[in-house]
Amino acid sequence: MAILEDLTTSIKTGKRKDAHALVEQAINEKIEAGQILEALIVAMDDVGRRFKANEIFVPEVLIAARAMKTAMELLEPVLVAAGIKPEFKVVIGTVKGDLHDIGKNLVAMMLKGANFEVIDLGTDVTAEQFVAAAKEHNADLIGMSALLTTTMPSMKETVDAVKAAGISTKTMIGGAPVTQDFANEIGADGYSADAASAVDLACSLVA
Ligand code: B1M
Repeated sequence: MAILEDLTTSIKTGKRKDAHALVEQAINEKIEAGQILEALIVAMDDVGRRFKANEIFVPEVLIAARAMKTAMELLEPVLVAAGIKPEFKVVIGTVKGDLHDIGKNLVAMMLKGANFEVIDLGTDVTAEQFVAAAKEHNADLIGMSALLTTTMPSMKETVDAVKAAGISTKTMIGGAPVTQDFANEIGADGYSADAASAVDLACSLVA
């Protein structure tokens, strides 16, 4: 679909206004929200690949990320609108020391679309903050995202803090460097590789 291809291009090239207009147009044309989201994910995957290959650098990545965020803010209510009253609560955040939030935001958005109430703590979230929010909101689940190998140990700190607090909140983790083996090693209740499977995992953990 031409409009979705244009949307992917607008994100890849960091054209925030174009991305906003194209998401708005796609919503008005009643294109399925999942398809719009896919066009955004494809763009950021490409940005990530080119950054890794040193074809683009941090400034280009930043403007692409900002365009992505703008598009996601517009799309979010459409995904959420389909839901009824949320049955389960999830506290989500990017772990301490880590400022990457695009993947975490995607997971949060997909969870909202799957009718979870999402309490998003943002980025750079400490173990204590995760536990305090889980207690305050009586959350069923804590979702942690990490994009840096150096911040992955903070996931273990949070899992340990949850156990020490004696609360029944389950923990799930994800992010590019995270693996199922790592989840097993730190005693997290689950791991998922992408936003779509994160929803399946969350549903199975709260069932
Ligand atoms: Co950064 N960065 N970055 N960066 N950045 C990576 C992660 C890196 C792999 C790039 C590289 O070197 N090839 C590298 C990490 C190396 C490592 O540790 N192994 C890196 C680095 C080194 C850094 C800095 C240290 C760079 C510097 O300053 N020298 C710095 C760190 C800042 C900090 O956090 N303290 C930094 C900064 C930045 C920007 C600010 C420029 C920007 C972030 C903007 C933002 O997030 N608001 C940025 C970006 C955009 C990237 C890349 C290019 C793209 C990340 C992204 O958004 N991917 C990334 C390279 C790459 O990944 N190839 C890179 C798209 C996103 C949809 O995917 O987040 O993986 P992802 O999420 C997926 C899944 O992982 C999963 O679902 C999502 C959707 O399918 N998932 C979960 C994620 N969280 C989940 C949670 C779940 C379940 C699934 O359950 C709760």
